[in-house]
Amino acid sequence: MKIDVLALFPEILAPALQTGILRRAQEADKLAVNVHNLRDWATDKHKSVDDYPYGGGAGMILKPGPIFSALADLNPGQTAHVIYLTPQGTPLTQALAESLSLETHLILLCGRYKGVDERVRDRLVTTEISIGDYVLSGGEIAALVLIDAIGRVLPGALGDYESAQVDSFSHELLDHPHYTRPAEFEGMQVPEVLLSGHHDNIEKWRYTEALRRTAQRRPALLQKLELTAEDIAILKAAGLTELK
Ligand code: JDH
Repeated sequence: MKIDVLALFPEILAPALQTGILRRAQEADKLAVNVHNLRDWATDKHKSVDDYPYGGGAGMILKPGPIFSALADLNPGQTAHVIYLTPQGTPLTQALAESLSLETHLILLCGRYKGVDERVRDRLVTTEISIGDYVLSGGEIAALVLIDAIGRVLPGALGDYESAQVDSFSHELLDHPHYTRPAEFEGMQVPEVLLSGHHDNIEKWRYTEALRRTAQRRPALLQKLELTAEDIAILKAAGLTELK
């Protein structure tokens, strides 16, 4: 997978791209990320990329010229998937990240100020994505979130992920609690079952806790799942019968 990022503040992305799973995915040639400065396609002596909005009002708009020139260079055959990060986009989900991880070339367009001229969206953008219902200062951090979500599910990028997906449905639930040593810390005990070495009981406990957490914190998430008769029995036994 190749990802080109077009941004006014490319330096925001560099450290995160050089860390952890994203670094390893690139070292293993599963992923190539190139971050480009939109200003490199400015044509005037001040390298300007923004201008005042027609119709008036506060804030600046990214001009179409530099973005069209950049996309002509980055996407000459027009085969790439061009994504504009915007609060108006399709909400990012795990399913969307997984589906995008199957593409070969993504171009992520990062806006600033009040966003880009509408003609960029009309002519160049394939997909608009939002990372959530809150307001960021620009698209760079949203692009980073999207790259992180895609990078960790790339085929072969994270050995654990694929096997965990095959193993169980628990990835659709919130995580169960985790503990490490010591077994007692400031008077707080690790649950006995986790120290027992009884792996069937441990699996059952973890699954019950995952169901319990999801029911308590994200009831709508639980409603979407197809619970088995056993799941419902577990929820009832845990005193969460009113939720299903
Ligand atoms: C790209 C510029 C800043 C701030 C207007 C919007 C009231 C418009 N999930 C996400 N949140 N924010 C972004 C994002 C923000 C961006 C750009 C992505 C480019 N900005 C900006 C405020 C407005 N505002 C909210 N309305 C309720 C009007 C842009 C993002 C993503 N992805």
